[in-house]
Amino acid sequence: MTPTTLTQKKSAASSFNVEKIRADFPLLHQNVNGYPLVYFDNGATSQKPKSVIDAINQYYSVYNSNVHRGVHYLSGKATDAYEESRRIAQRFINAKSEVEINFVRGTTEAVNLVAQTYGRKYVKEGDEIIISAMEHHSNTVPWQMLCEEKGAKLRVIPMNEAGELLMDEYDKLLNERTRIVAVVHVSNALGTINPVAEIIKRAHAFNVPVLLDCAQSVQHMAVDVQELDCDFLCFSGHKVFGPTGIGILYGKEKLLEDMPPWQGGGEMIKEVRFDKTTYNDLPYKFEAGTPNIEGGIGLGAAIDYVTNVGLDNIAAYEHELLEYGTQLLQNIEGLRIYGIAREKASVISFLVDDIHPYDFGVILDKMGIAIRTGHHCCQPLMHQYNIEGTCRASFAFYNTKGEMDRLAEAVKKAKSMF
Ligand code: C6P
Repeated sequence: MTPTTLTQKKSAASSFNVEKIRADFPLLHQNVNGYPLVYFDNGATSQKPKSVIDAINQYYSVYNSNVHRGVHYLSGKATDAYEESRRIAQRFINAKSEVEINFVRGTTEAVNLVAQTYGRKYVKEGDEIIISAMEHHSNTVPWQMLCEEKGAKLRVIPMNEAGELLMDEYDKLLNERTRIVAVVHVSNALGTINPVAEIIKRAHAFNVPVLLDCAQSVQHMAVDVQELDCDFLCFSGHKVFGPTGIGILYGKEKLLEDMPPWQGGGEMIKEVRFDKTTYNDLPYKFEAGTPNIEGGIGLGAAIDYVTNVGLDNIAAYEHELLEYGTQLLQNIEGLRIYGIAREKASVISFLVDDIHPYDFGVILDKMGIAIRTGHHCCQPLMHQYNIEGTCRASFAFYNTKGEMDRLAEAVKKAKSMF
């Protein structure tokens, strides 16, 4: 449970030992362009604690082997570690059963999987799919492709200037033609935390399932699939301090059972004959071929790390960082923050005067500060603000107020250079 009162939040944040945490992340301790690195590009990918690096190292140096298909000792050991990671992920999001946890390459692959299996089976001509105005391209394009193929219509929940979804407009979009609602939990470009419990409740009133893109949420706050009652949920390992090329697709067992498989190959079959193939049980039905074994094992270690720090502690600490950083940046003349929703996570997107974000990013890099610039794979969102992109500082629980000070000073200096 998230600490509810302000006092609870403050005490959780003040007891947070950020220096102890930083010691676990080897990459953070280096100079870039002559300055101690400030890594504020966690939305793109996060850094890895030593325990994750060690887990991968251990797999390759001690028990590298293929999973599920060997009778020998090493294969058994690799299979145990890989399957233990599935259970770790299950506990992390509180899924009812481990068969609801599918290993995928990441959020992008998860959305494509649902669009191409659930979507292709159930979406017909004239049907509608609802997404929101702040979706990442990976939760937009797969649905567009499906709509094109099926002659269905993509409907978009609009948002206000602050970057908050207009729930009354959402109500107007839901109807008997809606087949699925797919929304982002936390916006990567604005930081908005969407009211997903309410979005799900309203969709379920029409018997419509909901997919949550949690690429930017599970590393910042506790997410419980049973409490939310979401139907599908996905996230990427590399944004939750794990390796790249691995992620999780959660689906309610009944829905996954009813979906056709996606990719064909080894592992996803029970029996293959030239006249008929039968498919494997969940979760293997959606896991064709040799999986990303090191990725799965590394992801398990990453989730263990985050769980040990505690998501409530992380949320409270990052909230304090967000308030501190916002205060500092908004006092800089000419700086405009994009995304000022009441409920926000660890992102500050901004522009300064009419300086191009790319130029700003390059100058900040010269001062050892890594931010991301551009449209953040949210072009429709940028169109709404009539801008090409923003500068985005996205932070994690290993960032500090001192680094926020460095960012503010660097922004002032960069501004003075134009
Ligand atoms: N956002 C960012 O810098 P993949 O690439 O599959 O791991 O994640 C895609 C994705 C999906 N949804 C959201 C909300 C995301 O933020 C991302 C990735 C990165 O913001 C790269 S564009």
